[in-house]
Order: sequence, then C-alpha cells, then structure tokens
Amino acid sequence: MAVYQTTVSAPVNIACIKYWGKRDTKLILPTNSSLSVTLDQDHLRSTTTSRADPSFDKDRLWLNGKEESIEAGGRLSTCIVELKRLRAAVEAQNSAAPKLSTFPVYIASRNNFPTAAGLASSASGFAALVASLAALYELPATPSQLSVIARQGSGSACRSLFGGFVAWEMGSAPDGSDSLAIEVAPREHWPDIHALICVVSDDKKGTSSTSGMQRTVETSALLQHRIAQVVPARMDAIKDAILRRDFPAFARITMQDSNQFHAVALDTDPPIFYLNDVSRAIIAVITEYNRAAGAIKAAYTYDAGPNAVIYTPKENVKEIVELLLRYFPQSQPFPDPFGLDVNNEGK
Ligand code: 2P0
Repeated sequence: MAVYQTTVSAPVNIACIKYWGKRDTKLILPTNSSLSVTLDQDHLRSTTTSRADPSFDKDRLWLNGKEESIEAGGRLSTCIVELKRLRAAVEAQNSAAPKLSTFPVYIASRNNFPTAAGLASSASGFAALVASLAALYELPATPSQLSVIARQGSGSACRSLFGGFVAWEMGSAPDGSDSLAIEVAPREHWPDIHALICVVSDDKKGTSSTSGMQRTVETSALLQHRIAQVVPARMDAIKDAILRRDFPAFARITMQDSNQFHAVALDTDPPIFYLNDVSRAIIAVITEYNRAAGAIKAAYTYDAGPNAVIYTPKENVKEIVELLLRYFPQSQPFPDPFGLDVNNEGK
C-alpha cells in the first residue's frame, strides 16, 4: 500500500521592520508591511511530518510530542482546509492523482530550539506545517502563494517561507490575496550579516503578540502615525540598503524600527512593556560600541520580549560577544558555534 508522508523544516525569522497590528484579525491582514531576516542555522528550525491515510479517524496534530486540538475555524484548521482545497483542485485536473484531499492527516511538529529561547516558534511552526502539507499534496504553488496560507496561521510565519531577506507586503485586497511574502534578496546576496541571539530571560512573556497588538490598534495614536507616516518610507529605505549591502543604513533603520515598535507598545492603554533593565543595558552597550567606533558596526532589535538579537558583519561577532560577556558575565559557558573561543578555553 502506498504511504503518503513528507517531512519538511522551516526556519525562524527576526523582523527588522516590525509587524504589529492587524486590520483584519480573521484573515490576519496587517496594518503595515514588514521585513525580516531568516536565520539559517540548522539548530533554529521547526520540522514537520505530515501523513495522509484513509484509515485515520480525523485530522490530528502533535507539537513537540504533545497533542494539540484542532478547533474548527481556528488557525490550524484554516491552514489545513485551505491546503486540502488546493489538493482537491489538483485532483480535479488529474483523475489519476490519489484522492489525498479526502484523507485525514496526522501532523507532528518539533522545534529543535527550546521554547525558552524566547524565539517566535509560531513563525517557523506554521511555515513548516504549510510547507509540509504542500509537499505531501504536491501542490504547484510558489513560496509566495504558500505564504498567503501560512499568514493565516500566524502573521510572521509568512516570512519564514523564504530564506535571506524577506518582505511581507501588506497588500490591499479585502480577501488578503495580495498580503504575502516576497524575497528581497537571497541569503547569498549578503552572507556577511550575522545574528547574535542574546537570551535575557526565558520567562514566558506577559502579553501575547496577538492580544497585545490588537490593544495597540485600538488605543495607540502613535501606531496610526507609524502606519501612515513611517513604515512605507522605511520599507523602501531598508530594501535599498539591503540591495546595496549598506550595513550602517540597514542597522540604523533596524534600531529605529525596534525602538518605535517598543514606543508603540508603551503608547498602548494599558501600556505594554517588553524590554527589561538588561534589554535596555544591552541597547546602551551597543550604542556606546557604535559611538566609540565612530561607525555603526552593530544593530540591536527586540521582538515581543526582552531578548536581544544583534545583527553585525561577521568580523565584529567575536568582539561583540566578548563585550557582552564582560558586561553580562555568564554562569554557563557561552555556546560557541563559530569556534570564536570567547570563553578563552584555548588558553
Ligand atoms: C514581527 N512580531 O514582525 C513582530 C515583531 C512580534 C514583534 O510578528 O497574531 O506571533 O500570530 O499574527 O506573528 C509576532 O506576531 O502574531 C510578531 P499573530 P505573530 O516579527
């Protein structure tokens, strides 16, 4: 008997221009476009296996070994239903294609990074789920077309369908058909940029992104200014900086946008605080590092939590890790995937 099963993985992405706010909460249509860098480390991915079988009782999903319920009309169900619909269209075109769209699916997804690392697992998770079912169903869909479906799982997931530098264009169609991810430049265009992830706290965050951003939409006047007056020009400017490999321009915009995102969180009623004292101290260290160098050599950015991501050209990574370890000594040795010997174990 034929076995219909595929395994696909998808990476984490970290935004430089932040997504924060929905104009349609059901379709997950954003109030502004956003742009991210997809992390290409093997150890920051979600891997999803999907299997279709007529003997299965119903669609079921396991996340890191624990079964999650698939609520009718919920985000998981929306993605699965949409992918089955596209499969049914393939079957209608080709009568020899097995009727996988009528079989229940079992989906098992795992993150190879601890949830405690404070990285958004919903982005890589929904991207892997959509890519895995699309492969199982042999859909003739481009990553941008699949991003429209992943977006309905979690907004930021649409950007994890591509590697490298990725824009999520907000679009204007009421049905969301043009709210999708596009590749700005592949990873190979600018391989020199590295992302340093600084885990400040592994506590679960107080305010979820989904509820926090809607409170911001409802209460923040600053968000309206950001949407109308700030982000469109910033999207153009950062794309241009990426295409020209202009690190200082890329870094300045990235820091400005992180700062404005956290300002908008603070402008929410009641206010949302994602940064803590250590986060702010890291901002001060990076600001001083750039000032002392007389050039922008590193950029910090923070999502909906206190952990820092620092973008910098490879040549600065060792220096920055040493600087951070000097100000924030670690009880555990620094994980050293680059062989930088920042723990001075070679001595
Ligand atoms: C981003 N974040 O652009 C921004 C920056 C958090 C701060 O995308 O409701 O988990 O699932 O669409 O995608 C977090 O939002 O929210 C996010 P939903 P999501 O990466």
